[in-house]
Amino acid sequence: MPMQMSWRWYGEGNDQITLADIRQIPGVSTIVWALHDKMPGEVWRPEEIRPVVDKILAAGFNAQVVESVNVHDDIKIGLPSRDRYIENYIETIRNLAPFGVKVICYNFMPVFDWTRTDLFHRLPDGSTALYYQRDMIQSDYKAMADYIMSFTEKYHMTFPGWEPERMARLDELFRLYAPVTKEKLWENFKYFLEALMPVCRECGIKMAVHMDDPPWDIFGLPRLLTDAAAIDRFLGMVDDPMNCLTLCSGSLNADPRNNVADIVRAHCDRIAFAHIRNVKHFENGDFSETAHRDCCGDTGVLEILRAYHDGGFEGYIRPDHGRHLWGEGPGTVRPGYGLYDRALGVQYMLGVWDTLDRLDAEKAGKRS
Ligand SMILES: [Mn+2]
Repeated sequence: MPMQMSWRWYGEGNDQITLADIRQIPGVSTIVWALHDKMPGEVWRPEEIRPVVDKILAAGFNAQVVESVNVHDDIKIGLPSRDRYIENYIETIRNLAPFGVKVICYNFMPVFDWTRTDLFHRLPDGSTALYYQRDMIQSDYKAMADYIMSFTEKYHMTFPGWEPERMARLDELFRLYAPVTKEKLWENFKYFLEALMPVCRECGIKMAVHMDDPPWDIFGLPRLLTDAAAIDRFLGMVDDPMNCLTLCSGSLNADPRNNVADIVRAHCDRIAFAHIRNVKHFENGDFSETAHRDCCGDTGVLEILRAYHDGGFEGYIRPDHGRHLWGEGPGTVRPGYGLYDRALGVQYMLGVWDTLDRLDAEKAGKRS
């Protein structure tokens, strides 16, 4: 199977972008979707899955990638109740399989999902983008949660991983996570995956963990998937072809020491889902998201795409976040998930990919 270009869509009534809009972006074959009103730990029922998948198929796409089925905190903490939530997760996997789902993206970050300090940071060209100001993330987790949640209320949108129900019990969550060391979190992670793998093999569904974003501990909470060594440990810990990565270039490269192309070369066959995003670093440790074009940031997008191409990548790829352009802004766009910059990103990536295909074909032609 060749690489498939994909697009994250938040669903009808929950995304300002329609399937008809996405249809006009050349080269997108796969819609990355989810049931966004589901709480972590809840079973996804076939009668809830069917209408969403039907719409995606009717618009001419496949629905092979789900992002995300979120993991309940009790599983990460390792509470006795985890077994019940793992059973629910398994039931969701079984319910997704008949609809042709091949990859489930998820993450294993305690309490907080992705973290930024500004969702609409002004860039020199007049567009806005997500931004991380390092000195703002110190000890006050409530200030950051309040900032993110204020967008939720103001614009009546929910962010995956930032469910108001969970954020309302932050103190309790921090108390529950207090005894969970990094080693304990690894153990709980292994327990979860080992329970899932037989079902994944049976259903032909790959579990593809997203990198931690940003890739370092925040507010004293441990984070696991932060660098090449952690990825090696993760893949070795449950060495199963169904245990895979969502390799997010922007998340990993928020730490400029991470060479994403090297990781692709080492593990191309275990990457089920590639998120491509470019990041620009500042000397004080802040970073800004930027356009996909290689020279617009420091992530090495060109070298990463070449590594995927050289590795014969057969998974799904998508533009990750984009900037907000041409009138997109607070209230009209999901932060990071506008139409225009992601569409530009798709075309940039396909341009590189088509050129690499052509060069390979010419080389093969010369040989024969
Ligand atoms: Mn990502």
